[in-house]
Amino acid sequence: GADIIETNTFNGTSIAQADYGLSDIVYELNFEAAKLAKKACDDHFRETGKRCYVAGAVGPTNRTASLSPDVNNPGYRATSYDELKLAYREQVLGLLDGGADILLPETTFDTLNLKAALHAIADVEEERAEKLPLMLSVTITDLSGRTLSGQTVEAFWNSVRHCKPLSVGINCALGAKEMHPYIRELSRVADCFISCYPNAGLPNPLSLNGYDETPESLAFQLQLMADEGIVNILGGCCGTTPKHIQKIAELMQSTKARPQGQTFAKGMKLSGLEPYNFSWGEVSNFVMIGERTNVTGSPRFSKMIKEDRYNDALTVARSQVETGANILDVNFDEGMIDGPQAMTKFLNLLAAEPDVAKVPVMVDSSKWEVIEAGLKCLQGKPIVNSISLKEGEAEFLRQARLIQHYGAAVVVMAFDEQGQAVTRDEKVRICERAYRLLVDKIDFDPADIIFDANILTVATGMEEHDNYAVDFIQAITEIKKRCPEVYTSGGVSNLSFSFRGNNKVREAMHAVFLYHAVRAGLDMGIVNAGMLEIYEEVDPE
Ligand code: THG
Repeated sequence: GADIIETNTFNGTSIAQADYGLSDIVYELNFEAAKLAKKACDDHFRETGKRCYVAGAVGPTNRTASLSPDVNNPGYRATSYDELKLAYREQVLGLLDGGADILLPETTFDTLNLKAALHAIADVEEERAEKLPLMLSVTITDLSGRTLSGQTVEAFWNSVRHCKPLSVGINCALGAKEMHPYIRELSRVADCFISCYPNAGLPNPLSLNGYDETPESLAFQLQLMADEGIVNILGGCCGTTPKHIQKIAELMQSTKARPQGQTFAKGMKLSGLEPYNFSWGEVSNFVMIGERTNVTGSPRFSKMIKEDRYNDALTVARSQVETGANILDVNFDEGMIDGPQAMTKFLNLLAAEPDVAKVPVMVDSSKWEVIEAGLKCLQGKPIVNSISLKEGEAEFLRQARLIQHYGAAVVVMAFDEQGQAVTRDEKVRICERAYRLLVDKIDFDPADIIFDANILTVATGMEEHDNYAVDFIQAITEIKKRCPEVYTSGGVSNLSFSFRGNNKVREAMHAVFLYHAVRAGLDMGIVNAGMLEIYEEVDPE
């Protein structure tokens, strides 16, 4: 009674097959598996007239990209994004060439592994100029409701929704009953079909099939989900037999699928270990991006990195989050520092700190290779800071397309081939041009765009700098009028560089500036979290 059958290619990657010395036949394994499954479907169609589709099972490999297998070395990784991406690519090519109708990256225990798989798939889609139907399936390994790599279900969805899958769901680990609340959670947040194919309960060496759930008891549990209207695709994983599938198919004959056409809240949906969502247009809280984990903005942090004191550097990150940062800006742009290496090391160590890793990261660098190094370490949905039209349209769009494939949001600076936008009109003109390019040319989700119209330093003693803050504030309102659904941000501390060393005055300037900028539509800012004064409480003198 199945409508979809899976290829028997779980762990058919060069990484997992290395344990058996079979890495060199991985393409063939996947090709033949898909061919066999396709033949079974074709035979079935000839015999019964009923169509059945082949889902090519991908991954997850036996290594984690965002966890260390060595408790004494939390920054260590047994594999990397690039290595995984290459391995998934080989598997995907074998499955597609063998005739798979759908790709099913399943049993995801580490979202970064899945993101590498999705990137590999996106590359193949681009090469073949076709969109492949994707089914994603995550596994929740314990009753905390989190993945092995520590994400909640909604954070996971935010990390992977950029691939616009046919379905997302949960498989393997727990039985149907334990999965029910997490399926409900996915159904609440995901705007695609929802799937669930659990094990036949927990493994039990004393039971006949090695698992406890009978066809009847498993189908009954799944019926409860179906009756609630939260699932579209059901099935069985470890320990289920043809009898289990038959029973499920039988019960589902008379059950309605989860309804389509529900509306989901629009807006930016980021994640670390936890989701961070915010809507557009409504007055919401100003989003604070912690500025102190930045070697150009903090001599103290810079010294820690140069002296290899990463534990102290992590303390800076923790205190930013504790004092209210919703997102962390991380920057290693300094002549004496190896940027890609420092970014990788810091983010890998950060991943092992749940109270910091819960928030999304903003990867800040003027060097593309540092940004890419950062994106390869993050299982959540991060923000790239930044890209611009500085080097022309082609390079701008090339980077933006990669950002889509990495599944990140982006800060776009008001820069073009001529340089930095200073006046209100220039800021608006450049942002609108960038918006049209992103949205019209490469279908970039406007909810993933943050415009930074350059907060420049005032009170420098030069008259032509006097209107900088007003220009920025007025540009914000106009940019949001002309570019629907985008967000705006800025580096707030830039404003007061003229008063370096005089924090009292600087904080007062920031408070006044933000009072007006937020009312004009500024959504977020890179700030020294914990040092923001309230406008009404600024000493007038
Ligand atoms: N836009 C975007 N990204 C940015 C900026 C921006 N990233 C960097 C910067 N500007 C925002 N970050 C900072 C960080 C620190 C300071 C200013 C901006 C700062 N630091 C103190 C100083 O230099 O006086 C440090 C004092 C100390 O630690 O002793 O002011 O505009 N997209």
